[in-house]
Amino acid sequence: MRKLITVLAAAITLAALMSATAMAGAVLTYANFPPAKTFPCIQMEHWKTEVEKRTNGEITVQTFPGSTLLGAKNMLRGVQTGQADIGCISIAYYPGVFPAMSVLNLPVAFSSTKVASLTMWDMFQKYQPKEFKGVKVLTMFTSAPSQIMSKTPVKQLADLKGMELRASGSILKVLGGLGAQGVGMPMSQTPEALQKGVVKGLVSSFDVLKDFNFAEICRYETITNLPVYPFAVIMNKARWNSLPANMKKALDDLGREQAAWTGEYLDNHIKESLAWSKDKYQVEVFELTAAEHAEIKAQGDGLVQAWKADAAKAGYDADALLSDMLTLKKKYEAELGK
Ligand code: 3IO
Repeated sequence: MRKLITVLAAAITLAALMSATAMAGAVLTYANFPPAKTFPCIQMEHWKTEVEKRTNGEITVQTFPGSTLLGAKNMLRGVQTGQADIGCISIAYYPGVFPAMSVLNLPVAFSSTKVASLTMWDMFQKYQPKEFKGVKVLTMFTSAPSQIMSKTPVKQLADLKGMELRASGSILKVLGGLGAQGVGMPMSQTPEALQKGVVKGLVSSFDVLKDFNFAEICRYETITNLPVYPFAVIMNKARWNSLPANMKKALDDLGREQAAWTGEYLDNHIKESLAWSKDKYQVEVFELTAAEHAEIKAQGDGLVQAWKADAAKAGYDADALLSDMLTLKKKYEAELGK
């Protein structure tokens, strides 16, 4: 009897849940790896708000920041297998997996995040790279150009000798060429690595000085204008296919807008973060000489060659990808005044 009641209660609860879901529309889970106040999660919350507004609440987005649902390295697999409906991946954490969109991680001196993010979105639309065929891409964006943030000053490139710096993707190779020791790991592991002294600093964009409080431990900042890190927001393909057309349209309509919004947010936020860091921790900012920038650029040229070989091996016309990216970069720089 008791067992029967339990079974009945469970059945009733399940039926109620199912009808509630049918009435409320779709609930989408969205996983992200860094903490809630960092820019990949700020853009996630903005996207959630826009999606819920534009679908009149037919879609509800449940966000999971800080690796609470999926971490940096199992994000791609977790979305493919449906552990989360949506996930945010940093392309640089998956070497060799995304040869086409890794073009955004090359040292081509992007002047702003908005330019880089819109360029990335257009590149994706044009090439529809096969490595994304198993998922639905909802939006793309990049971090801001990367700078050195360190515990001891890097006033000149020679100060990099042997210095362990956290990075990912193409930047690791540039660092090696400049005499530093690049240590590859996701951003979400960096606070601990800095704390333990495994690394003496990191190479990323200045937003992290405030959002991870890295300004406290990394009091010295060096302007290097190294590559941006490209990101993609991906959705489980079967889950995407299960959505009605009006919901799909709402999400598709938001793709490019979201890239622009995130770029603009981060461009403003890096300024705010640096000002905050100077004010709170009196961080020092060093500029390199023209000759040193030329040396960084020379390192970058080797990287472009290496990327071309990888992209060609994956079946892409690497020269076309690169020149299309540079054309889009120029177009958006002219349009946005940078
Ligand atoms: C980044 C990654 C996570 C949270 C904040 C961030 N700001 C810049 C980045 C880019 C980066 O270093 C990375 O590893 O993707």
